[in-house]
Amino acid sequence: MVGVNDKINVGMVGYKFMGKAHSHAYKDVGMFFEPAADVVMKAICGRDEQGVKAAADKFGWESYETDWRKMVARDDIDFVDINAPSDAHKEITLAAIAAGKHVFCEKPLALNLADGREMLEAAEKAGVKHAVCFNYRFLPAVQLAKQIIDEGRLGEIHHYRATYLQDWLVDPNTPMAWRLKKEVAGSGAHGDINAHSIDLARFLIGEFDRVVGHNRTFVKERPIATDAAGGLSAGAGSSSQKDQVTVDDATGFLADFKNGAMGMFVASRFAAGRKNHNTFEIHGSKGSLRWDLEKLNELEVYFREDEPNLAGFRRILATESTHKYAGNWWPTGHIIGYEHAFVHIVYEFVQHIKTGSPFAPTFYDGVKCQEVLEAVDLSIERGSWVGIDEV
Ligand code: SOE
Repeated sequence: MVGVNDKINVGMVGYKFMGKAHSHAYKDVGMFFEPAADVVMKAICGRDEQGVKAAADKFGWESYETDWRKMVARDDIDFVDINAPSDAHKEITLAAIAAGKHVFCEKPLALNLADGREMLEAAEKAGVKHAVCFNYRFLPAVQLAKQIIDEGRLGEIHHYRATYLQDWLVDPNTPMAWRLKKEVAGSGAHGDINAHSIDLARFLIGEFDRVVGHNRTFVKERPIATDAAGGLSAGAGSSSQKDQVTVDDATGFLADFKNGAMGMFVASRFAAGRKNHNTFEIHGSKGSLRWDLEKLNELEVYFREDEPNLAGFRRILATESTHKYAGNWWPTGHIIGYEHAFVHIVYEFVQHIKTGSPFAPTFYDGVKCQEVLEAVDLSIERGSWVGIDEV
């Protein structure tokens, strides 16, 4: 890139869905933003050499590794991006920190709260920069929602309601996948997608005080996938053998926030017809707002101060140059997509590493999210409310 004489070398573990989304972000960030350093896609890592070599070639990585330990130790890597399943996050993170690398970790931060706290402590002790990829914070409409709330335009917040609904598991013949094993994923819909809703709620209205939840595993055993892609690939072949599902298919919970607001959350992979229905709706004393990932450029707002005969929810298209990040892409009205949030979080993390600019969500936010996740699980065990300060 013209004018940039500094470089930052990325080493990434994982090359499938998140590996592709993050690779796109590293390729595009220098084209649409002015990062303080030229982002170099130095190495991509995966256990299957044929798969990771193909990804390196297709995505534009300079090299590939099949052993993350070797990649993490390389002198030509400045930060490690972890897209491996949740059970590998802690080991790779601790090794990267020990090698003096900054760490960018996919969500949820860890398999459990104890591991997350260990990761945060190690990162802070080593003085490396750290991030959790809660990507949805970095969309212009979500940034606008935060601006509206922070400016007091909704007044006192009374209600926060969030859904994160998918339906990729509603077919009982969908084969087993790593996300369905507790020892690999930590939990099911709860840690995978309630995690996003919890982070967005913390980002937008503040800290949780107490929670009470319930959950279901609707399909308790699934056929074992017969192709390398595993159960996530559409039409994956499957054998007659079955394996046990050991996580939740859906988790819902009520929450009290420290600011007095009431919260309602549900995450499910059995919401037939809902493909990636990440939504929040917030009601305050002066107005309300609503956002839906499936219409991610739009924010619906309602302000009680509007003239009664003109009052009503109206749609803001967050594509003006005044909307954070939107101006870096296209003229107003030329909308952006899911992949752009990853470009934005990568840009902010590179600036954080290179200039010391403020950044969130860090491992601290990852731990705060794990606290809520774990408090909900404890409430399900007890059948009663659990304070966040109890976990
Ligand atoms: C699967 O549920 C998944 O890929 C999540 O892991 C992501 O975080 C979410 O953005 C899309 O759905």
